[in-house]
Amino acid sequence: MEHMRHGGFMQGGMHHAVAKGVTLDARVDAAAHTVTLRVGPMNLPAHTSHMKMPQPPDLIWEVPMDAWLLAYHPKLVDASGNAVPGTVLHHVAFWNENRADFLCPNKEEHIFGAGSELTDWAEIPGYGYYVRNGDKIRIETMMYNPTATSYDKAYLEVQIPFVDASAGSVGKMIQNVYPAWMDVNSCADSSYDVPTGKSEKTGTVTVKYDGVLLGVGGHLHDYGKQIVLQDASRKETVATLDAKSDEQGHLESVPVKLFVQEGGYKFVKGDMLKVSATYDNPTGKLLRDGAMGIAVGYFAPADEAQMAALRRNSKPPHDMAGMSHDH
Ligand SMILES: [Cu+2]
Repeated sequence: MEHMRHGGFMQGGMHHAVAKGVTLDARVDAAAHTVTLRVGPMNLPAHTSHMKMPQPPDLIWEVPMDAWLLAYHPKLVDASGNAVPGTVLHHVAFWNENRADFLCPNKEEHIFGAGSELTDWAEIPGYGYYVRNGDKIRIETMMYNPTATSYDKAYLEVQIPFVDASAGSVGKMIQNVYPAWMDVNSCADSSYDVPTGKSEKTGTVTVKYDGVLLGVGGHLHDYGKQIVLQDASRKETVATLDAKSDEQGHLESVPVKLFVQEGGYKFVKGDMLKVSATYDNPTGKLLRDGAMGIAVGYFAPADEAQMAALRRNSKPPHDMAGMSHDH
């Protein structure tokens, strides 16, 4: 069996103390067709870096039904349900341990991710990500607290609307999508060093299936300026996404470009995609593992049957050293 490495989005060689008492609570509201995943409680003292903060362990959500997941709405709350600012979320990443990524099969399928900007993954009507009863979704959460306020008993909540596959007719109208992470580090680990001043990093990845890209957003870190996705085989720019930052260069958001109206941006098997990320680092220091540059979209394949090969029935042994995070 092919050895599938952990992550790629957030992995690395550093080790964190594990926060005690953090569990996953998964609540399925069958009437409202919503799952709420809740990670916590987490104690977040003021002015604590992600390296110093004890981090939640990886938690597993075992999917209790065949369903399409339609969207991901992340938020942070305290024990009484009051909002906690997103700035304390370093990142969260969901991985389907039962499937390989369609662009980088050396990685598990990365189905959702967000950082301090609390990226909301909105529903694209008519499309969903199919999960099966028993699929194991691994949840990696990393917290920090750059603010002057301590937060006691904070929870990360991700609300996921879904369509139950056993509900019959509704599901038949949903087309499967696959998350597409097009990384400037190609299929290797996503983190890289940012030099001082302006810099650009470019990587390529080859599409192995015919289909369409429904839309694309981006993942950058602080001082990230722009992410550009090109179809190099076709010599076309798919999307140019300019990040929004505050005056210090801290990332606020990256826009999303949708192609749904036009029926998607067409990819042909063998197309080489080129991704570039630009940074402007004003700190005067090289930021070790400070950057990521990923164009993130949804892909709808022309032939669904081919995607079945990406399923992994049993979980390969993990390299324990790869289970920690690096940013
Ligand atoms: Cu990142």
